[in-house]
Amino acid sequence: MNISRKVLTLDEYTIQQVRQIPNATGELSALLRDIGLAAKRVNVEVNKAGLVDILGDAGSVNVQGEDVKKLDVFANDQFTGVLRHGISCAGIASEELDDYVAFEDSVSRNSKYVVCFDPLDGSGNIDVNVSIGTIFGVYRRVSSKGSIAAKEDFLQKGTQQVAAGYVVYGSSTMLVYATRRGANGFTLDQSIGEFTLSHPDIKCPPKGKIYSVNHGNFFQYDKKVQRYIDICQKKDKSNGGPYTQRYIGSMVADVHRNLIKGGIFMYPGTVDKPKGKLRLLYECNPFAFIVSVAGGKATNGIQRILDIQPTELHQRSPLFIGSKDMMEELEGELDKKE
Ligand code: AHM
Ligand code: MG
Repeated sequence: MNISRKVLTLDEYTIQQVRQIPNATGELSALLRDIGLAAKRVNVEVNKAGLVDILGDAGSVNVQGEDVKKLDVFANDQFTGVLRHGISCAGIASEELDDYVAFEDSVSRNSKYVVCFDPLDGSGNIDVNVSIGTIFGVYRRVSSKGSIAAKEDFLQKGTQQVAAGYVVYGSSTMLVYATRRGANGFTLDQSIGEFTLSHPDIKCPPKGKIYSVNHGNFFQYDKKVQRYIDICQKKDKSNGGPYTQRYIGSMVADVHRNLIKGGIFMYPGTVDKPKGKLRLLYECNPFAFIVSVAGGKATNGIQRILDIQPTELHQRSPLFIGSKDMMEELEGELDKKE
């Protein structure tokens, strides 16, 4: 395909990728297109979030007589809807839903993939106009085609992801996705309503100067984690510093910034919540895949996130993720005896 324009849309890019892989069916590119469509719909609603008092509060009926849904419920419905009606997805597991959903129609039964997603991460930030996001991981199903998706399709290790991505609804809206071939970022061009390739072949800088952690929990963290945070604070020019602390409280925005600029993001376990807050399937695994493809690392403090065998859909995991050298410095501290 010879496209003379400089900028490729998400659809053009994914189709171009399919054409380079012999025997590819295009199912993955169709799935990414479906996710892009849902993201655009969610983006429209996120941009209107400040108008909620005018248009009607969630749970009420708006001036057009329509039910106003909470934004995270809306986002969940959009992503579930496009995947249900597409040709590539046999079922979904969502942070919003207690159980996974297997699509029962005959096209879905014969589809190759299942998707785990967090439809609207950081939704506590909506009211105050701070970036929020969607996170997704795509797995090839292990149950046989023709049957409906099964729980084992969703409880796969993160290494089994064929693609993972996120959408950040921010000062501009971006969709970043990775396959084993690389990570690429697409910015929504509002004038044509298309995601366009803006960040080709993203590489996470091996060194960075940003560390991101909830300092309010400092005294709840393990002593070794406290020691690493101390090290971050004491960096000066002689040892690669000074470091800057940046913590938005929206993981998508925090990890996105660190992926582009270099940095480390941590959500450690605490005394009260030893497994931390973040969910393995919907938050940790997709980001671990993307950051690893881009040259960074992700662990739970003991093992690679991508090697953890999930046992429950909603299980949580501590997360340390980011630039390779910073992660190795952290691992050096965590490996030391008390
Ligand atoms: P959510 O899935 O309920 O939105 O929570 C996840 C969010 C992440 O985006 C963010 O990194 C984290 O919660 C912030 O938590 P805290 O306020 O405890 O630091
Ligand atoms: Mg979340």
